[in-house]
Amino acid sequence: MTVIDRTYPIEQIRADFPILSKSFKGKPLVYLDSTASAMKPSQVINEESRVYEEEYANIHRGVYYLSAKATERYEQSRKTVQKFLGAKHAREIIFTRNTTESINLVASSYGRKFLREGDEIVITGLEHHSNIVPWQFLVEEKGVVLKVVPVEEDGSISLEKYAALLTPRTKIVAAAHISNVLGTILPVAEMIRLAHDVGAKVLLDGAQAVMHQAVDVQELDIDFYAFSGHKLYGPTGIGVLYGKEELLNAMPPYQGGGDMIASVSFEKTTYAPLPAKFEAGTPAIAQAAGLAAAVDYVTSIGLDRIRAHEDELLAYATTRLNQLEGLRIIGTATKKAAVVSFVLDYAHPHDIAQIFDSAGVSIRAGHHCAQPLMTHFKIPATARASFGMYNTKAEIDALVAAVRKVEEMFR
Ligand code: C6P
Repeated sequence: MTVIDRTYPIEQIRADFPILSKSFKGKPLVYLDSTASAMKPSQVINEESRVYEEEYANIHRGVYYLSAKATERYEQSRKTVQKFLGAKHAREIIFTRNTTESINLVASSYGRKFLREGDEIVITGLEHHSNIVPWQFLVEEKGVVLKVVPVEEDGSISLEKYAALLTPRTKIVAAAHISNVLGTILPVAEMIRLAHDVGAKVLLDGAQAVMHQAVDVQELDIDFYAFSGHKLYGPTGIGVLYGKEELLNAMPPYQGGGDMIASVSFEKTTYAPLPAKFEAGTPAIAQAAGLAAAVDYVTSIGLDRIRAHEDELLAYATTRLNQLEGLRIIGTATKKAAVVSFVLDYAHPHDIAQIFDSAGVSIRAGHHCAQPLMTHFKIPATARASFGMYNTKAEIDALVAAVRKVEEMFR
């Protein structure tokens, strides 16, 4: 049973996010699309501005004061992320553009070096395209075999069916930690253990997990973990790849350019040690500071409290939506994060989203970059409401009222 945290500082949190108090087209904002991208608190916005105003220069290049200060802040941000994920070393934290780039980095670098024809990659049927397509490149280029764990009717993943796909030829398992469409929390600890039993490496797509629950990469014994700053209340343009040091050391660079080299000549180039080896070119300097501010912000509230708040919202939304005739929730696994996908038997999801918008309620409608999952459920799209640390029950009431409005118009 969920214990309701009456001291959760919801008013303070909402006040920290300037956009939440704004009105658009004459309606107060009801933002229920944090799964696509979360809003930013002043702490993040101010930290990014502060870097530009007070200590901005290119990093790792200049010996002058500002460059040294900017470098120091950038590397301190890496340490903040290291601590957040429970990684052993800061050099195991690679800054990328987003989850998509983090996964592509592993598929491209690890996959090209270590995978051979006939090797197998196991993914699940609920993956985002970002955790499907990079592995399909390896199918085309190297003749590896992609195996897919089927999704159960409630949106969960069966450990038995997963285990049955693992063989000594399985080299990589790549799975979402939490589904962006269904909210399903996958049994990742068991999945990792079973994969390691056959000698496979595991990448978790944590794009939808790090903002909902604490993640400890050492406790999970995960090989690679990917997430995006913008879904964790941080800036766009910055993401993270965690990788075990020995794996990252064994992998070739992903991109060539500035900052990732030790020495360059026309005959031979040698590479910088971790993490620079994987950070070619000028990185997202102010965004890294913004990401660290986002991590500090969520940890100051406490991920356990955020999760309890979101669980309460999820339970409330599920109960209220289930009372509506003609509405079906897609994804009813017992272990779920605060994402509710639904269909109405009298209106298309795009019409739903449009009418919601006219009521000031922002949700996403579509395939959510998970087309195989839509095919599995035999639906073209869903309407999806997702809840973040700043959402309230009153906003769920607004969601339900918006469904009633669609009902009036379409039924
Ligand atoms: N999902 C959604 O509305 P990027 O774009 O690289 O920051 O994140 C990609 C990504 C990867 N994996 C999962 C599980 C995701 O949910 C996403 C992004 C958004 O559901 C945008 S499509």
